Amino acid sequence: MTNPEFVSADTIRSDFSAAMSAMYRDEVPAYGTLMSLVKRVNEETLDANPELLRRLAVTDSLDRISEERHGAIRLGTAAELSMMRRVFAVMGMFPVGYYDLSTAGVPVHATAFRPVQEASLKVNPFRVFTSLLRLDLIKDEDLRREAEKLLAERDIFTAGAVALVEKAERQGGLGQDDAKRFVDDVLQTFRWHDKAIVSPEMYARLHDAHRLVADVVSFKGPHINHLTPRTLDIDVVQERMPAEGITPKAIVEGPPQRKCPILLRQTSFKALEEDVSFQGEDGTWHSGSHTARFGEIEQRGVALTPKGRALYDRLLNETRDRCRPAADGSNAAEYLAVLSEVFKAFPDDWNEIRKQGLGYFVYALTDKGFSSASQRLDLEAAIDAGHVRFDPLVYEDFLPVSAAGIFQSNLGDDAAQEFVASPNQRMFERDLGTTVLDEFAHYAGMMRASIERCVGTGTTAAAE
Ligand code: OOG
Ligand code: NI
Repeated sequence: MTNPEFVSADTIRSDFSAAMSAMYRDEVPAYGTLMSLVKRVNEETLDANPELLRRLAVTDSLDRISEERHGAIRLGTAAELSMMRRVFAVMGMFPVGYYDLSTAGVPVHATAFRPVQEASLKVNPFRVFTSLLRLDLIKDEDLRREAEKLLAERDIFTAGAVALVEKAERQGGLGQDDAKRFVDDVLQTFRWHDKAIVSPEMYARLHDAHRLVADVVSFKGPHINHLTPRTLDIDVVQERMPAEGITPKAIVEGPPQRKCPILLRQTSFKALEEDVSFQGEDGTWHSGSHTARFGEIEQRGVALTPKGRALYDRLLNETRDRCRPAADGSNAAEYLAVLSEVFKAFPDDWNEIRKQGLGYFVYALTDKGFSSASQRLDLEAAIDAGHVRFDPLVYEDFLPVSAAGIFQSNLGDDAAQEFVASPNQRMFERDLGTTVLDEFAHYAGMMRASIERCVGTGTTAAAE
């Protein structure tokens, strides 16, 4: 039994997300500028698009959009990852999906912590893309050992945060005061530290191995490296960024602009060069700099079935075979032209996407469907008769190719190293201390449940 005095995990997550946003706005002022721009563009998009407004309103997802964001952190050890899992669980966030980025030249693998229940997603879908450094992919053995030692010595969680996680696990929740202290304490882990824990020489060695290794190993904690608001029109935001003094990366990652958005489109501005000091062997501080934190925006579309995803992957690969986007943006126009040409093969009509089994949808009875509940129609007939409506299920996850593109644009061309592709979900799950949820099975379950709700009240047949 949960104690009614406990604050709900959804509330703790919303409070944490708001606190994180306030902290990041202080730390990275360009994030505040981006937030205001996204808010304006979202309002304009809804004003100009009553059908989109209606869809968001009937699916109860209008309110979540202005509060919606994801962040990303990079962890160094298995112990950090498994403790982070316990921290996120207190906020109702669970690991979904496995992402291997070694294939894209980034020595990490990752999962996304996020709420999974429909009701929780509607309250606040805050997600954190959480990577774990793969020191096993770093060739220099001495450096690897030194990095391991540095990581073993740091403690990224406050004693208060650990105690409150244990208390929440023991009691099954947290009361008001504890929940507030939990948010404040956990926030400390995500803070930026302008004093590194390594010497200038060590930083240089780590940086030479890979910039990402330096980013993880040189600091006291896993600073949040971006916080991404959700926009309803990413092309407009991209176009208007320069007027706000922000330079976006050359291309929007993911699918091209379409009438019916699919999966996820993302763009970002480059990482800031920030002042950091490093302590020499003799104890004196040396000033230097580090680039890690950037800004990103995203537009979310329908979640794709394995069949839809396979088509998406095939079309994206074909595009990239024909034109690989250069990091300096020099062939951006050509890339975008090829992308939209190739993606003509992906249907751009909700009912087509649904009928071909490419995307996941939620079904619901219309008013007409309710009043004629005794009339038992099959699902397609019920849709045709206007008794049942369907709406796209939002993709709540990430895309490894886009994530790699975002990593790369922030690490610079020189960071594009070759690693042997070595996905290792087992090792990741062992380090995490649990298995990750399969996102396809989860979306399919949500779709099935919505169909069953209709069937129970007036429709037969199932669609898959
Ligand atoms: C994570 C990049 C992944 C996204 O939106 O795909 C990500 C990172 O840079 O640490 O956030
Ligand atoms: Ni991101």
